[in-house]
Amino acid sequence: MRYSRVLIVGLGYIGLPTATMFAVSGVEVIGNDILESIVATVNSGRSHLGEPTLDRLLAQAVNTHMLHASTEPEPADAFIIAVPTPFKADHQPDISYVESAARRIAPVLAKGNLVVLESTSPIGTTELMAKWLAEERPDLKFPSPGVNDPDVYIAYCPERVLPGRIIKELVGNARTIGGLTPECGRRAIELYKVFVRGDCTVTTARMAEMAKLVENSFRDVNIAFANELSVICDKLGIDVWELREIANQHPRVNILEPGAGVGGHCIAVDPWFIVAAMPEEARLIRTAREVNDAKPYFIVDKVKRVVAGFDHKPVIACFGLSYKPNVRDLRESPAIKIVHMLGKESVGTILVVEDHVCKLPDSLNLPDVRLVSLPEALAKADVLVLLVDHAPFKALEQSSLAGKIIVDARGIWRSGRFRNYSRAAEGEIQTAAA
Ligand code: SAJ
Repeated sequence: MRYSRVLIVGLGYIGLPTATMFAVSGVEVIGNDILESIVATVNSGRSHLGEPTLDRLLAQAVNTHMLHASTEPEPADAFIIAVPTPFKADHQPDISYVESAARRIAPVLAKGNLVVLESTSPIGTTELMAKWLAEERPDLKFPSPGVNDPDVYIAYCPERVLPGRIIKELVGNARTIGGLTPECGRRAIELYKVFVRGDCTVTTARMAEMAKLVENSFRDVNIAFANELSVICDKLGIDVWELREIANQHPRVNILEPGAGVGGHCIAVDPWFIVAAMPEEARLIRTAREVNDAKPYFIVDKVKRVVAGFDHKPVIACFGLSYKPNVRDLRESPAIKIVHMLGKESVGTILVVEDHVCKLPDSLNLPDVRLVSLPEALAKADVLVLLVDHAPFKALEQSSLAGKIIVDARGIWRSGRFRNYSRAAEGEIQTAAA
């Protein structure tokens, strides 16, 4: 096999599972991260991600000495860069982590190596990465216009995995591989085929970069459609969830689910890279971002209207903090934004139910906000605000909600779901008494 040693820069949600899969497939892996704490955790065979099946495979990889982590880059046959690419305050992409990762591995590169960028990146980043590497290593030939027989091969290979199902999707999903030359693409396929069972399509790096951004923008635009509908329906007094069920019976209609907003590190970020590149043209993509970012404010307004009906400050229980159901990932969670806004405005005592965490995130360290158990919240709260439809919340009996005022962003506690209750609009304020 051409690749017996792989170095992966960035041991986050993508880098660590990828490192683990290579290691359990017989490739020696060095996991590289600038954070000592992550390196120490990984070297002890544990993961900091809480991802199903990752812990067992990671322990196996470390115990068999196929994976070790370090803060210093080491020589390898192939290098994968999987570092964050956030956006700056003005929604412009920040690719500084990619640049510093590239410059850090440059000293250990050798002729015949392959360097793959996996981070979601603006169009042209892979070419820029080749330029940064060439600046650091003038002794090596990198792919660039006119150089088709480089010493070092470079490709872009974005990931498509869904948090909560990362290992399964890492193996099974199809991959798009963008080579800076066709040979770069072929060599990258050879690397990924070590554990990827899905189809691998080779294209150019720019096409692969755009494909990744488009995939997440497509989902964002579709979620925005659902979120916009939920706001319209709320004003019209129509149950958006029933509407969705009915409209989706059409064979070519598939409306996604409205919610508290769009979180995570991908869908709420990547569309901005297209907007930043084409601000005049990307009108729909920008508007979708704005619609989804506005949804938490809509939910906060609903809660405030409910609270205005009380003659005292009520106890408000907020259900769910993670960015989506049944994961413990809190990154960019709209639920956290909502609880933060409610806490800041001192609308009442706020009880938060989130069994995936043992303490509240720092931004919720506010006087009137407390983390409590599900039974305590149900016993004490006047108002129930459903933000994330975790399985235990879905499983609640109708009787445990009786007498409460409900604001439901996910349509699981709305009256229409329960027999003997009349249907109501998404999030509509109602008393759930029989
Ligand atoms: N959401 C809704 N309604 C829906 C679906 C999702 O409100 O109908 C919300 C979720 O609650 C969450 C956000 O959208 O806050 C994003 O969740 P998600 O499950 O749609 O996506 P992510 O961010 O977990 O993962 C996405 C995936 N991309 C696509 O489905 C196109 C995943 O395949 C990518 O690998 C990942 O982004 C990434 O890393 O780019």
